[in-house]
Formats: sequence, C-alpha cells, structure tokens
Amino acid sequence: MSAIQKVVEAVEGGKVKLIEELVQEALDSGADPEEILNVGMVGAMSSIGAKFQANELFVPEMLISAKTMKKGIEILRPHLASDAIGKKGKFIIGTVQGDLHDIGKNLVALMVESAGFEVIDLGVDVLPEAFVAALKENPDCKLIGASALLTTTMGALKGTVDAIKDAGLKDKVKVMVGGAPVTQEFADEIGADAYTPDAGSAASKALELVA
Ligand code: B1M
Repeated sequence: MSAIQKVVEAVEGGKVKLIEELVQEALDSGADPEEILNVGMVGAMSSIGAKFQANELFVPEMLISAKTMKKGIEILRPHLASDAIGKKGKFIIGTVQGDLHDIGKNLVALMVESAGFEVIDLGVDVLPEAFVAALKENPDCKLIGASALLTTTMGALKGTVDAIKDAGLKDKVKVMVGGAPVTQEFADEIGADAYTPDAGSAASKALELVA
C-alpha cells in the first residue's frame, strides 16, 4: 500500500493517534505535500461525506475523521506555506454564523497563507458584526473570505455581505465566498466579489484581486 493510501485509510478510519506518523512517512517517502493534502486528506473526507449521505456512517465518525485530518494538516503545514507570509497583505477569513464546519475554511486559509497573505482567522460561527469589527480593527485589509457548508447558513453569507455594506466598508474590501453549497450564481445574487470552488482557486483569486 502506498504511503498516501495509508493516509487515506487513516483519515477515513479516524486514526487520530497514527495520522502524524503516517503523514511524516509519506513526506519522507518523497510524496508531494499537495498530493498528500488533496488525495490523502480532501479525497478521504469526500468519501466520508458520501458515506454519511448514504447513512453508512454517522456524525461521531465524521467528527473523528475531521479531527484526524486537522492533525495531519499540522504536519503538512510547514511544507505547504511559503516563506513570504504577509507580503501580499491581510486576509480575514471565517465560517459564517450558525456553521461549525472549518476544514474547508482552514484549507483556504492555508493556501491563501501559502500565496503570501497574512491570514486573520476568526474561526467558526462568526457573526456578520464580527467580520465588520475585524475589518475596522484592520483598516489596511483588502480581502475577506466567508465560508458556508450548510444550505441553511448560506443566508448568513448574504448577512455578512450586507453588514459590510451597511458599515460603509464595501468599497474598501473585496468579499470572497465559498463552500460546498455555494455557487457563482448565488455569489452574484448576494453581491459578493468572487466565488471560488476550492482552496487552490481561492488563493489564485485572492492574488488576482490585489494585483
Ligand atoms: Co456536516 N454536513 N454537519 N459535519 N459535514 C455536510 C456539509 C453535509 C453535506 C453532509 C451530508 O449530508 N452529506 C451536510 C449539509 C447538508 C446541506 O446543508 N446541504 C452536513 C450536515 C447536515 C451537518 C449537521 C447538520 C449534521 C447534524 O448535526 N445532523 C451538522 C451541522 C453543524 C453546524 O455546522 N451547525 C454537521 C456537523 C458536522 C461535523 C461537526 C460532524 C463535521 C465538521 C467538523 C469540522 O469541520 N471541524 C462535519 C463534516 C466533516 C461534514 C462533511 C462530511 C465534510 C465537510 C468537509 O470538511 N469536507 C460534509 C459532507 C461533504 O462535504 N461531502 C458535511 C472537506 C473539505 C475540504 O471540503 O468544506 O467543502 P469543503 O471545502 C472545500 C470547498 O467547499 C471550498 O474549498 C475547500 C477545499 O478545497 N471552500 C471554499 C470552502 N470554504 C471556502 C471559502 C472560499 C472558497 C472556497 O472563499 C472564502
């Protein structure tokens, strides 16, 4: 079994205690860190999602897989992030109000950081007012990213864009949105400046928006 396949199985099986060792093993075997991330971890979480949808596993199993992936990412982080952190400016990011999913948001944060931004991560369940407060605390910030993973929290993306508009900050900052249920059409509808389907394209778009 390849080193990456072992990572896939550890994430799917929620092997929290083994994951750090297995990711390190994959790195030592010469595997590309981005491949470990995309195939070993994101790929494994997608198959967890499909099994959850098919009622083959339940919330506790999903949670343990998510925890496993998070631990694995910590080992990968130094191999992905560039040494030019912060040079492109600040990027405020958070998962919107009512939503506790943070794996995708953390990946976007990681890729944006790798692209040279200083990331200010507000965490999960972030109220629209908290995004606005963070923007006021960081008047030099030109980009904000909001993530939503539930159809029921897509409305909070609109709430976030509206709060930024109401605070008179919309001309100073570009709002990027994303998350599994989000589409370009929805992003246009709520007045966001950009939608990207994944973490890699979020980082490229962020660079494009500040260019
Ligand atoms: Co939840 N969950 N979950 N969950 N969960 C989903 C999202 C779901 C699709 C599962 C399903 O039914 N198949 C479903 C949503 C259905 C819907 O609304 N349409 C769902 C549900 C229903 C729920 C609960 C309501 C379950 C319950 O309690 N009955 C509950 C809600 C809790 C809450 O938020 N209030 C819940 C809870 C949980 C856990 C806590 C157990 C756990 C989260 C742990 C954590 O994040 N720390 C969890 C998980 C792990 C999932 C699945 C399995 C995986 C999500 C994930 O991490 N994917 C998910 C099923 C699935 O997605 N297949 C599911 C991997 C990640 C890398 O992808 O987050 O999509 P993703 O991020 C991608 C892109 O979307 C994009 O880039 C990322 C990487 O390329 N992206 C952006 C994300 N944010 C972006 C921002 C950007 C740009 C791109 O710009 C700013």
